[in-house]
Amino acid sequence: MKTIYSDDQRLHFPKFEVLDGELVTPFESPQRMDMVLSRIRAAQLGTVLEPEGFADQAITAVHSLDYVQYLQTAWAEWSALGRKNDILPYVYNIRGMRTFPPRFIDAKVGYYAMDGAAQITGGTWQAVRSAVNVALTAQKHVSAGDRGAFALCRPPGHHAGRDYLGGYCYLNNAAIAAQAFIDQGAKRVALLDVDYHHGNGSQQIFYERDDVMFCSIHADPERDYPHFLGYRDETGMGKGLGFNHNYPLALGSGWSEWGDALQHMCGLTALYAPDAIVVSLGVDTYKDDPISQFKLEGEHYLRMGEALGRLNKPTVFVMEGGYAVEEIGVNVVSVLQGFESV
Ligand code: FKS
Ligand code: ZN
Repeated sequence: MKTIYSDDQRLHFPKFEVLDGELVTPFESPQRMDMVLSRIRAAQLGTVLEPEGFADQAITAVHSLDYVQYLQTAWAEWSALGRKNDILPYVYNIRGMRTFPPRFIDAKVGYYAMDGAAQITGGTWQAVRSAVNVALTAQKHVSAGDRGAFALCRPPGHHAGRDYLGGYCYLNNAAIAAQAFIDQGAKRVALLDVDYHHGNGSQQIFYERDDVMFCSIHADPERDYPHFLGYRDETGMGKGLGFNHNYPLALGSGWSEWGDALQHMCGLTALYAPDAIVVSLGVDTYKDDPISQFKLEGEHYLRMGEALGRLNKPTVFVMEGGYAVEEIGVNVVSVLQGFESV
């Protein structure tokens, strides 16, 4: 299986993140990609390719134009004021406030943010834009006939909604790849999110649509991030009713709970009979992940890959989270090898 990867994705590296009120070194780091890449090479999974370029149209098919322009110009507007530190909101656009898109940078920073875990730095736009190219290149190989492809994207994307960033995410790489299949003629696409955290951005983007079914297995949002979306009763709206499926699991869940949810999700996916599948592949479900509380073990990633492979559909894997840097590469490779083995 081909892996798509770009060094430009390193240009994003915020100085800190806030964890339990404390400034800590960001968990979402360029080093994560090194660990995954080195395992892909060691396992000889396949060639590692640079992304091709794609037009912005693929992005604005799922994100609002004003939001994309904000991401593109935020650093210039911020640094024009003499500011040198990473961009972080100091006000949010909360319930009942004016909702027109603001013009001044400080207002925009709050308006387009869901939380304070996605700083914008001088290199963020270039990294984010190249991650989209990585996802779209993988999508292109799959639509050209490859059974599977791996988009080693960074920063991740599944928390990014139509017009907001959050949780390390800026542009929704997986949603953009899913939409690309639709724009190329696919009738139905399944977006399967196996990251530990609920893919709130992906859910929001496709909530009222029946041509992209979104399913997510994740930590109960009552107890873990993103808290305000990802409950079981969120089943879609309008035309999309019945095409959104959440599997919130208790903190501490292991393979017996997780594997059951996966089996159910795969059953629904088979019934949906999609033309293509996009997997939001987070491996922060691992027992030693430093910010997560599931208990999957090494062998379970192979099982996960086999179950996804048995769906037997053209599949794009898009990297999301995973912070146990020593093991994320091994676990990602296991999923991809499991997929290829069936
Ligand atoms: C809880 C702090 C929560 C934000 C966690 C973000 C998780 C990101 C991710 C992604 F795939 F997007 F990278 N911090 N005390 O793993 O879902
Ligand atoms: Zn996650």
